[in-house]
Amino acid sequence: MSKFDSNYMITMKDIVKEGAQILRKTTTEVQIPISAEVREELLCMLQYLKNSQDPTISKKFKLRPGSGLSANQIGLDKQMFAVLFNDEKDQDYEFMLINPKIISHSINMIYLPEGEGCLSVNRAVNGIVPRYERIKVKAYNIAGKEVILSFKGYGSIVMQHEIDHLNGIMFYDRINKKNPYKLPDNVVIESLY
Ligand code: LHY
Ligand code: NI
Repeated sequence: MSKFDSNYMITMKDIVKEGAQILRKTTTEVQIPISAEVREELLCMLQYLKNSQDPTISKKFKLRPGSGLSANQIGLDKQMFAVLFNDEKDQDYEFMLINPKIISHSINMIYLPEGEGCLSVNRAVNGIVPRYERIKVKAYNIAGKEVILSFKGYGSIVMQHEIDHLNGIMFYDRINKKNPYKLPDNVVIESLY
C-alpha cells in the first residue's frame, strides 16, 4: 500500500512541482482489474480536491484550490486522475478516471480567457492554451468498468489538462512561444466566455 490511503490527507507538500522528472514522462497504464491500492489513491486525490474547494479546510491546511489532480502530481507513475468542478453551465462533475484516452475530438477549439494554471506550477504563466471544444474519452472508472464520456467547454479543458499530465505535457507547452496571445492559424478558436 502507498501512503495515500483513506487515513491520509494530501496537502501542498505532497504535490510535485515543475522540474520534477515524473511530470515529464508518459505514465504507466494501471492494471485492470483495479487494485485496492489504486482505489484508495484515487479517493485520496478526489478528497484533496474536495478539501481544496472548502473555504474553511483550504484555509486551515493552506491548500490551493484545484479542479483536477493527476497521479504523477503526487509522485505516482500511474495513468489516472481525479476531477471535481462546476462548469460554465453550473453543472457539477466528479470523476476518477483510469487509463483515459481521447477517442475523438472536435475540430473547433476553445481557450480560457484568463489562461490556465497548474497545482504543480507556482508562478503565473500568461497566454492562450488552445484546447478542443469537445472530446470523447474512453476510460475505466473506479469500479473497473469501461466508460465513454463526452465533455465540452470548461469540462473539456480540464480533462485535456489532466490527460496531458499523464503524457508528460504541461499546459505552457501549448502556448505560442513568440507571442503567447497569438491564436493558432487555420483553426476556428473562440474564448470560452
Ligand atoms: N489543476 C488545475 C486547477 O487549478 C486544473 C486546471 C485546468 C485549471 C485547466 C484551469 C484550467 O484546478 C491542475 O493543475 N491539475 O493538474
Ligand atoms: Ni496541472
